Amino acid sequence: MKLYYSPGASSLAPHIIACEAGLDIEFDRVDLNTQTTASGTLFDKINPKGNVPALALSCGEVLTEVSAILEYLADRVPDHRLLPELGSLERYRVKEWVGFIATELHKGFDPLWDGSMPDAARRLAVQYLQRRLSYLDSRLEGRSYLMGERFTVADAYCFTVLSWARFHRIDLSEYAAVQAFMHEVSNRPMVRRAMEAEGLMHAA
Ligand SMILES: N[C@@H](CCC(=O)N[C@@H](CS)C(=O)NCC(=O)O)C(=O)O
Repeated sequence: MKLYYSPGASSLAPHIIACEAGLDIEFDRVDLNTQTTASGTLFDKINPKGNVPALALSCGEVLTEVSAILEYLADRVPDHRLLPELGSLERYRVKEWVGFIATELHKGFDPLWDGSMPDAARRLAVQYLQRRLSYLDSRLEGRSYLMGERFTVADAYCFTVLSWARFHRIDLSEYAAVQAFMHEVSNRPMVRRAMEAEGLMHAA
């Protein structure tokens, strides 16, 4: 398997899960501006959507979308319980979180990457995220991870997306439980390994 990634992008979530799962996979860095990879491949031949992550499977298929890739990787090693058992209510709870992170948080950040965004529009985008952060904070209170004390794919994704807050000068300090969560996840050895591999430790 080969994971196409860009440092610190949403592809960090599957990178973390690959490390947590102990999977032996290759990595190819994508330059999203030129749409080329470090190995010299044109990325739109890999993923015509042009975004990371993409996971090339040994059967020749390419899987895209963070949610699908996370589930695929976690299911390679069910013993690691990065996802609860298939069919259990807990599994749907993790998927509920992944859906929230993908559509409310991940895509909530999207407008902020546009440097030409007028201040008023930026403020609206930040307010949108702040409402979701308050909700997240209330749900994380008294627990280490989204599902309680067990780390799952949802935590890897949530951590990845919230690490963009600093870049956009969104202050997480008013969300004590979110801050504690970020601290907890950032100290996991496999999270540090993935971040180091992407050259992100200086920013951690
Ligand atoms: N729906 C996609 C969104 C992935 C996404 O937004 N990727 C961003 C990086 S975090 C990207 O590659 N942006 C560059 C682009 O779309 O041109 C998924 O869940 O995988």
